[in-house]
Amino acid sequence: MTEKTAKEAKTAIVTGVTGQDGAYLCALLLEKGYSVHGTYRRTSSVNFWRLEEVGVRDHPRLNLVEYDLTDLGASISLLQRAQPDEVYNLAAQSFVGVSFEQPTTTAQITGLGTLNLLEAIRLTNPKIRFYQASTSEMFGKVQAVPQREDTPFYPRSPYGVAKLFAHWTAVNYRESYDIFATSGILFNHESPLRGREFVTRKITDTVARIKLGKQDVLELGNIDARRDWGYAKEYVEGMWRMLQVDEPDTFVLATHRTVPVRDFVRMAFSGAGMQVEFRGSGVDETAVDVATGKVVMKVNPKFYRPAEVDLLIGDPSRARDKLGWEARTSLEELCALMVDADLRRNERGFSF
Ligand code: NDP
Ligand code: GDR
Repeated sequence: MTEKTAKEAKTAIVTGVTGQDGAYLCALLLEKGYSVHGTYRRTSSVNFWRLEEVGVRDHPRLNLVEYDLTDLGASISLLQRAQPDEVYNLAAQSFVGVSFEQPTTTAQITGLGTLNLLEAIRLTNPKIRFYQASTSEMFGKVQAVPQREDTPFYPRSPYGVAKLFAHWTAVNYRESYDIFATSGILFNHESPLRGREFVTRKITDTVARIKLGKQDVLELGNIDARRDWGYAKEYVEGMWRMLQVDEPDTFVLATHRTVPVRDFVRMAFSGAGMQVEFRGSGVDETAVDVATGKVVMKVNPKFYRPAEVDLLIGDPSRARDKLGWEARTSLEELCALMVDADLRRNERGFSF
C-alpha cells in the first residue's frame, strides 16, 4: 500500500463529517493529501466541535457541504459537483436506543439513505469507490462466537435492521453493477470524540463530573451487556485501507476482546483515582465509592432497551491478513485517555 503523491492526490466525500468517525477520517485523509468534501446537515446551530478538536475545521483542502442523505437529488448533485474518487458513507442515525423511538426516521436515513448514495454512484460514475459503515449490531442475537464476516445476522433493533438493509444493498450493487462497494462491519469504537449518549462516553464524562464534585451519581441501564470496544482513530485507518485494495469486500474490524459495561465503569472510576465496589444485582445493583461509602452508580431501568444485544466479540483475522490492520490500543489505555479528556473539559467548565 503506497501513499499517493500530491500529483496523484485524490478527492473523497465523507458523509457525516460532524460525527466521531467523520472527524477522525477527515483528518486522516487530509494528512494523506486528499481533498475532502465533508457533509453536514443544515440545522439551526451546526456544531463543528469535533473538526476543531482534530484541528481541521479551517483546512484549505476541506470543503464543508450541506447535505441530507435522505435526498436522492442532493446525492446526485453532491457527486456531480465533487467528482470524488472515494465516498465514505458514515452518516446515519447511529444511536440504537433512539432507533426504537424513531424507527421510521432511522430506516429512512440509515437504510434508504445508503441506497440513495449507491443509486447516485450508479447513475453518475460507477467507478467511484464506496465505503459503507456497517456494524456489529447486525449480528444482534449472536449466532456464533466470535463473529466473522460469514456469521449469520440477527439484528435486534430498528437501527440494526436498517444497517442490514444498507449492508446488503452495498453487496448487491457490488454484484449487480460491478461497483466497488465495500462494507466494513465495525465493532464498537470509542474516543474522546464519542457522543455523550453512548455508554462509554456517558460513563467517562459522568465519572469526571463526580470526581470534580459536579454530579453525585451515574445512572445506567444494562451493565451486563458485553462489547468489543476499540479506539476510533485506529478504525478509520481500517476504513481507508479497505478502499485501497484491489477488490471490494466485507471486513470485520474488532479487537477480539469482550468486556461487560460494569468493568468499563470500574476502569473509568479507577482512571479518575477512585476505587468502587459493586453491590446487589439486577435493578438494585449499585457501585459504591470505597473511600466515602457513597453510591456513585445505580441502575435505572429507563435506560433498558426493548431488545438487547448481550454479547459482541469480533474476529478481525481477514482485516489483519488482507489489510494489515490490527487494533493496537488496549481498552484500559482508551478508557484512561477518555477520562483524562473529560476531566480536562469539565475542569474548563464545559463538555460537548
Ligand atoms: P455519529 O453519530 O457520531 O455520527 C453520525 C453522523 O451522521 C453525524 O455527522 C450526523 O450529523 C450524520 N447524519 C445523521 N443523519 C444524517 C442525514 N439525514 N443526512 C446526513 N448526515 C446525517 O456516528 P459515528 O461517527 O460513531 O459512526 C459513524 C458511522 O459508523 C455511523 O454510520 C454508525 O452507524 C457507524 N458505526 C459506528 C460504530 C461505532 O462504534 N462508532 C460501529 C459501527 C458502525 P449531525 O451531526 O447533524 O447529527
Ligand atoms: P451500542 O452502543 O448500542 O453498542 O451501539 P451504546 O454505547 O449505546 O451501548 C452499549 C451497551 O451499553 C448498554 N448500556 C447503555 N447504553 C447507553 N447508551 N446508555 C446507558 O445508560 C447504558 N447502560 C447500559 C446498552 O444497552 C448496550 O448494550 C454503538 C453505536 O455506535 C452504533 O452506531 C454502532 O453500530 C454500534 O455501537 C457498534
